[in-house]
Amino acid sequence: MSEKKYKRAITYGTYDLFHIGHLRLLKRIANLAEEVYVAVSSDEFNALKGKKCIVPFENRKEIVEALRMVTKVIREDNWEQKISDVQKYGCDLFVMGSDWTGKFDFLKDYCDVIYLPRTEGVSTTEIKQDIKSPKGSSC
Ligand code: C2G
Repeated sequence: MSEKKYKRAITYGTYDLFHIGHLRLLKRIANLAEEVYVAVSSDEFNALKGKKCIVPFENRKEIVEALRMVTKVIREDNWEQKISDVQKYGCDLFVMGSDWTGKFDFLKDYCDVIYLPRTEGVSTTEIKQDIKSPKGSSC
């Protein structure tokens, strides 16, 4: 059994309309760490982020929890909880997609910080737009 570099990674996100970009990120995190903790944004926090979710928090949480590479899902209620989460759960790695590059470097005092390239061509916003104004034939 190959030893993974990290024991416990944590990542944060809305995970609305779960898609291949979300899955590929979590898979890559699971290749780096024995355990993967995911902080899923609550509906209230998404309102603060200026995001209106299609899928309510409880369902988004249940979907992410069902993934075999995910160890635990916690709530993300604010921008300020990351340091205490990393300490509380004993995480040695923090990972986000590259659209967040540099934004969470303050966590380098507490754990390693890695930004992984986003999966191009897919986003929750694009999915919503495609549903609103479909291009070409639907499947
Ligand atoms: N992501 C990705 N590729 C995509 C879309 C998203 O790798 N095509 C990654 C993002 O970089 C993020 C994660 O998937 O790391 C979740 O993305 P979102 O659900 O859009 O989360 P976001 O709104 O960026 O919230 O405190 C941090 C925030 O909660 C992040």
